[in-house]
Amino acid sequence: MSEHKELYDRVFDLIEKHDDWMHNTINLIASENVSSPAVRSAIVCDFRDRYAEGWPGERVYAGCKYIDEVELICIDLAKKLFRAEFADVRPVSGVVANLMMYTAFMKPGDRMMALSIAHGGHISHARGNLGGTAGAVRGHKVQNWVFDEQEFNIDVDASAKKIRGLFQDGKDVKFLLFGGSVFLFPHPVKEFRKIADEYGMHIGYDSAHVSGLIAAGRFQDPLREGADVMTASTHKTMPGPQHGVVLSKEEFADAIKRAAFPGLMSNHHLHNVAGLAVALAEMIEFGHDYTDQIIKNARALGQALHERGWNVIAEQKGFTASHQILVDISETPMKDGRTVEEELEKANIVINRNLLPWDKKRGRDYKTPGGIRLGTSEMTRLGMKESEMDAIAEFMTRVVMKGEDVRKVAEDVAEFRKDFQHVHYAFDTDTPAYAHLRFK
Ligand code: DSN
Repeated sequence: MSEHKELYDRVFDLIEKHDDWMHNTINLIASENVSSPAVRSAIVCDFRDRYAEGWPGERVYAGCKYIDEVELICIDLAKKLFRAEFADVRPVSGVVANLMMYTAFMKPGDRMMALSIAHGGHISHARGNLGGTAGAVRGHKVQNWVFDEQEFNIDVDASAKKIRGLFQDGKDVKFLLFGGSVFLFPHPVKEFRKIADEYGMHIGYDSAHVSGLIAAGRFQDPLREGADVMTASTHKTMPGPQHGVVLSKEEFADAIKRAAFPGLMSNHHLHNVAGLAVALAEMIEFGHDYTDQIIKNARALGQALHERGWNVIAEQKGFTASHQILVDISETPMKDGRTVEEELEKANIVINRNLLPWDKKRGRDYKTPGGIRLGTSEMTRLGMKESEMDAIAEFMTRVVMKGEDVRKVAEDVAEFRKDFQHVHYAFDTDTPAYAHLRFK
């Protein structure tokens, strides 16, 4: 057999191994989810091999009559689900959605406010010296929101004072960006609408993590609270394919459309537009029950870990109002997030290590941070409820607090997962989750 054929076969072998592992694993990565069989079926369609530059009905390519119809359905469903005047479903990811937002609302070099990474901001909001998309790609000068570490949220008064101070120093701010990757409580959007109007600033909201919760009316409603534009990736609490969306008032539609094409994308991954349309329809139908349970599960997981001696952030506020909880693990026997991440993975529990607001002061960085971030979207999608969160907290405690043999815990986790092999909150709940569609 040729060396290349061996590698070719090896790829399929690894895909199979990964799929098998997913069947046996507790995935608590807050930025992930498992898509429904219908979404998976849509994203392997022939659209994957086609081009459709531009807006449906005004394409630069021929051969798009069915693709256009699907994209128009997707746009209508997105507008309905998010109660938005305008939706652009072309961004191929959350970062590209943010780039579209920056391009439509700011000139390169303009100043903006965003959450720092240590406080939960995403790398696409970050400064140039960190290689962040806003700073390094667009040249934006990024000022950070003042953060209240007790409340685990933006400090409204101190941040408003900071913005006024910047204007007094001749440093105009053009854009206020809310949202982030660690996102426990709703951000104070409405509190900043007045100051935005006073200084002629626009307000943006990156809902990547919480878009499913927002869609179902379970977190906050940025477009009604004063945001001009909201971006999202479509595969976190919104259980769609890996893609993005930009939502806004109608008055910003032309600028956003031009940012997508010809600005940032030639093609926009048409198979994922089809998958997104299916996921949006499923969310309109099942999103309320699904997101209710996601949040209940996140709180239950926080409580179950807290009762077992873990330092879960924001206990005084019920741990979270979203799908995530954040845990300070610096006092556990393992001491740093990287070790916890690695040991839990050996026990079939997949989580993220995460920087905490106070890590820098303690001499820590993102490689060995003092925290872990846990999300409940994927396990909720498989039908888990509060009692399963208690079981998960116990598995984690056996590994991290009691130092039990990870191989034994891994076996117990795989046994526990046997009862949760189908996607819930979807039209088709018969096809197993993680089943691989095979053509060879
Ligand atoms: N890195 C992911 C997150 O956790 O937000 C997605 O970009």
